[in-house]
Amino acid sequence: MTEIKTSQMAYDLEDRYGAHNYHPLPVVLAKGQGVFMWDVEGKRYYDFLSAYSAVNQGHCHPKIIQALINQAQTLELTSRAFYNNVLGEYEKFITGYFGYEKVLPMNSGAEADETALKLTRKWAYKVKGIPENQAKIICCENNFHGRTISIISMSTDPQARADFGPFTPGFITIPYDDLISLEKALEDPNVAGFLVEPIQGEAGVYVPQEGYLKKAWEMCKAKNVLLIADEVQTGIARTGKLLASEWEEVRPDILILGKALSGGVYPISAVLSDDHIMLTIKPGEHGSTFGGNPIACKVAIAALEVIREEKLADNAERMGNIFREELRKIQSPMVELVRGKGLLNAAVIKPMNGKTAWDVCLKMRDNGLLAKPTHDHIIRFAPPLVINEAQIRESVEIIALSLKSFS
Ligand code: IF1
Repeated sequence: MTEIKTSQMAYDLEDRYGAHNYHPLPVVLAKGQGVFMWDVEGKRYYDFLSAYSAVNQGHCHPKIIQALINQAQTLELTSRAFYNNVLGEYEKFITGYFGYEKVLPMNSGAEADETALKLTRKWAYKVKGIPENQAKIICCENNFHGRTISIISMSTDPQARADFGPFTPGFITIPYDDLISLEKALEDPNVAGFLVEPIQGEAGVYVPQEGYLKKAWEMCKAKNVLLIADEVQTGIARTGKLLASEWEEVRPDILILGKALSGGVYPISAVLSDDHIMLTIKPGEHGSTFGGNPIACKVAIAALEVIREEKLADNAERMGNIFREELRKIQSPMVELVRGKGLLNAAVIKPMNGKTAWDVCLKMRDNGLLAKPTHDHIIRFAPPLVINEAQIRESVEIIALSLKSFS
């Protein structure tokens, strides 16, 4: 056995034996608790990425971990060839929790997005009456929905697409936050759905104009088109509401969840919808070996209970307001703009003297806070939602100190 005792050992092993499909910030993490992570050398960091919003409940939450242990020692996986004594309990719980009639359990966010696409197409043919193989789904520029071939077929990011063609047809791409383009696209009678992130994460935490989602939903309804909300990143209390759609009083026809559905403990995703949509998929037409397994079900129930018991949506809203207010007070010519909702935030960074967002992240790492740049010039700030006010203030001091070292 090779035991990793230093950061350098981890870099060397991953470089030698792993595919080179990531470019991580150089830090090797060995432990997590709440809002903190520790590296192999024992240095402590504030986690301001939360595994891309999967760890909303905080690292190693005791209640979620206990649910995992208990179920792992009892029954781990049956496949869906048989019933098990946990799945039904979970299905009743999660549909009640989010207010939908049915759930379809999957594992990753990408799988849940794929499921939503298939469901929309099935509904298009079985209910809406679109001619065979003609259904179209509207998607947005700068979206991020995952890495499968169909999903990257919707992408407008050259890095995500280059040399991975040929692509899946049946998508119409329109600019995000643009209702006029949506209106035009909706004129096509073969449109079945509109897939949208309530806030675009990968695009750099792009918050649309107030009223965008609500108006989009009304326009879709008028054309008998399903609104499909990808809340994999924005959902489960991250933006200060249980779902970001709630900010606009929108109830998506199809809701996609992932990431924090497990608090980062296990890969769990879900598609929620109502009978007239969900029951268009029949036995044998879709599924997954691990989807809805007993461990996942128990972990997800515990993770959702923690969100409610610890009032994490309210905390995200309050801490987010303090965070943005304090961040905007930092006197740094490198900070062009601060934006976000709840604890999903970003700062747009202007490069100075050849120093970029990447250099700022390295400096913050040295000072004990981990965040990751997106698109070279944006830094995402998304701590676990269990963070308290003193910790927010200390974090802003670390960010300020790091920025000041460049001026
Ligand atoms: C990576 C971004 C975040 C997502 C939305 C579906 C998925 C994601 C809205 C797919 C995944 C991730 C994956 C992660 C980086 C990351 C990300 F920067 F790429 F955009 F969070 F901001 N829908 N987002 O954000 O979920 O299949 O990964 O479970 O390393 O690629 P998945």
